Amino acid sequence: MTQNTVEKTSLSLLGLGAMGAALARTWLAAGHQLTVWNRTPGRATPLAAEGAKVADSAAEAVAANTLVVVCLLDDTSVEEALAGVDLTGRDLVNLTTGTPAQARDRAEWARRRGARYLDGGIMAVPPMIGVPEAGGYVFYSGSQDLFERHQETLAVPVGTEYVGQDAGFAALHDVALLSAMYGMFAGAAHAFALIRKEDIDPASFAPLLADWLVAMAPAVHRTAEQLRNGDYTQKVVSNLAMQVAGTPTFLSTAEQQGVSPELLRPYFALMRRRLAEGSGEEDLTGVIDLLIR
Ligand code: FVH
Repeated sequence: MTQNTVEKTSLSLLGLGAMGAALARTWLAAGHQLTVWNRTPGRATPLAAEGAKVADSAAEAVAANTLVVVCLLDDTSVEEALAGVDLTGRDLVNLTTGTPAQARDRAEWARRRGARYLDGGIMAVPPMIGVPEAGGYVFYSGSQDLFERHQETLAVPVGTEYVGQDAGFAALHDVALLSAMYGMFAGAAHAFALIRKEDIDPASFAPLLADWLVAMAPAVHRTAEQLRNGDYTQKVVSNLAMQVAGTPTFLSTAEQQGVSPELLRPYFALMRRRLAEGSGEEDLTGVIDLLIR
């Protein structure tokens, strides 16, 4: 067989929302035989024109192929879509966003129904699907054997990152990274609010903000090193005492600009608590210990 005639894995995809449809298109474009199902059938029509087989029910889609990818709204929709469907012998890959506990329960649920299970957490938005240079990928966890068996097919729409046998780890990595993203968005929202009433063009400010966030991001490596060795005073660049001393400036500036400090205050409160414990020479890493219950 020449490279061009190598048979591609055929697969089924349940869910043709914004993400599911983007995934479907890349598999079709790469020459995979794809069977699709969506609760609202009209969403499958454009994909049928692009070569997808359209199943009339989730059960029919699952029966069509061993490899079944699910990309639905949430865990409840997975439960509802697959209720009563025979999963025996299927390789179920669930890309639906959920909690680590939901992923672990879903893995056990699939095992009881005779299916192998891999959970996925998508680190991409639909326009990044099928665009390798966009840097998107999916965290996978659960059966390593299943991951290795299907990695080539799973890597068609977007990169793959296997993070362990524990089915909950993909969701945990996903939620951890997205939580950090919301922290970043919160900081950016406060920054834009500060300049909002001034004669400063947000479009001129945005590149300054983006470059600053990028310049600060590598600090997470120092945090990781400190967490590993348990010494939060190692390689400190700006110690906690100095940073806490600066917090009134941030709160006063917010006040002067007519901006609520509600996004800043909780983090500053943690910094002050850690300082009160006598950790002035530390980095900000000690805040992490205060968060853990
Ligand atoms: N879109 C994004 O930016 C993010 C990027 C990161 C990963 N997420 C997660 O991906 C899952 C799917 O997201 P989506 O963007 O495709 O979401 P929607 O466009 O809202 O489509 C939802 C699909 O789920 C179907 N659905 C909902 N409830 C049920 C149900 N009870 N039974 C069967 N199917 C259900 C819905 O069907 P319909 O409304 O068209 O009939 C859509 O196919 C998601 O976990 C994101 O968190 C996306």
